[in-house]
Amino acid sequence: MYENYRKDDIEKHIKSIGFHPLDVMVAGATGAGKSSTMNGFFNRTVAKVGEGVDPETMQLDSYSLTETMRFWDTPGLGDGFRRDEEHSKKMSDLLLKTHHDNYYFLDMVLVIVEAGTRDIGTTNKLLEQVILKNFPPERVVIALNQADFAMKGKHWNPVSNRPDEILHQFLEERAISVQKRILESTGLNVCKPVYYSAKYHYNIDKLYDLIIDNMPSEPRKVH
Ligand SMILES: Nc1nc2c(ncn2[C@@H]2O[C@H](COP(=O)(O)OP(=O)(O)O)[C@@H](O)[C@H]2O)c(=O)[nH]1
Ligand SMILES: [Mg+2]
Repeated sequence: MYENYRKDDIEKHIKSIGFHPLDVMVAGATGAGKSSTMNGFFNRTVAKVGEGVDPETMQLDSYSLTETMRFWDTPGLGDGFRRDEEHSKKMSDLLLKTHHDNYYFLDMVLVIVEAGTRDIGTTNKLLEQVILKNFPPERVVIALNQADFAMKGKHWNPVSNRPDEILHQFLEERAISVQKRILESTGLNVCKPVYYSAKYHYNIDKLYDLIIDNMPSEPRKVH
């Protein structure tokens, strides 16, 4: 599906980075839809989706979408103190992993936030305590998943598979408010989050655009 999507744009960046694939870590609170997003990119089930409270994603699994793009699914935060500690450690290790001590392994981080929640405390904690401690802020992008369910399922048009005008307006405002609140509490100045639905494959292309448009053009050198 994404085999040839914006291939030239991607290759231009890959050339200036100097090696491939581009490694993107997918992070976020448990239940935000990281694994579902992975499946959305691939248009089939590659990552285990957790139903219920017990998170399925305990490991860090990687999935190569194309020769030039690889995603890393991670366990979320928000599962209690002990588990959060364990998951933070795993994510920090990945953020600091290097190729022969010369270059860091990860190139970008995509943080997924549930569009329907006002509580971005777990996201802020993840940013402050894990990501921004170990990773350059300009390589972080934010996206809002579950756009279909942002108003508890209301105003989602199942026929056109899109939000109606009311939900659309709501999502626009939510995106700006999440962007603003992340800036206020973590100092991270991200571009406006994209909203999408992994479940209904809505705006997955926009999400991919967000990644491509924010691809770094330099490798992450170890100093
Ligand atoms: N309505 C709706 N539910 C979703 C969406 N994405 C994920 N979910 C559901 O949210 C739950 C958690 O998803 P999962 O991908 O396992 O989240 P993770 O813990 O971040 O990996 C599952 O029950 C999914 O079916 C979405 O776009 N819309
Ligand atoms: Mg998961």
